[in-house]
Amino acid sequence: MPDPTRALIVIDVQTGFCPGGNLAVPGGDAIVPGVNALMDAFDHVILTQDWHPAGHSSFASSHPGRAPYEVIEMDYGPQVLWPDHCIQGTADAGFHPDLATGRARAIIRKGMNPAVDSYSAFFENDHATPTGLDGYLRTLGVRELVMVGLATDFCVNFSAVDAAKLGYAVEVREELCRAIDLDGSLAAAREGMRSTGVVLG
Ligand code: VGL
Ligand code: ZN
Repeated sequence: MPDPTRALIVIDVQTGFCPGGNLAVPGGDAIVPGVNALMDAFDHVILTQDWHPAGHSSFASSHPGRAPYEVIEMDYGPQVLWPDHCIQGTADAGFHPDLATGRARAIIRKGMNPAVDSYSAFFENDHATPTGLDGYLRTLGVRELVMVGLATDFCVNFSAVDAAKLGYAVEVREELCRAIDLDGSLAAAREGMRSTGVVLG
């Protein structure tokens, strides 16, 4: 019997983050069979979905003269500018077609506020506006989280660090994650996760 105090959080396993997508993470699609298999060990499976309106402020195309992967200063801190990706209702925003989405109890959509990006499953990048996932998990009595998905150094990292700060026991299964790795962002993310008590498994 799966332990009801544990949940699997599957971060952004979407077409847009897999090879051929608008913000492709190298090898992003390779994790899908392992993620599906891991779902069987959990009662609670939650998916997150990057779900941006067209013209989102995290897109380089929304900032004249800026190119993807440049970093700009927003009201809420530094923001990497991305290629247009995961626009609501497009194929790019859909889950990888082989992901076992039928196993999910809940899907948390994020990045919908045009003015604020949202890497974390728990808070927007202002680190203040909640997605509601914490309340959902607490209501269910979930205390331990296993996280997998895309990308290790952005949405998985931010989700894992926020969860650890909220008091969850968090394990990131790195073999079921893939990274973007911009300018050492993977090493920094691993260090940041470890230092907040996230277990890298
Ligand atoms: C992500 C960059 C922009 C992610 C989402 O899922 O890691 N990265 N939006
Ligand atoms: Zn995004």
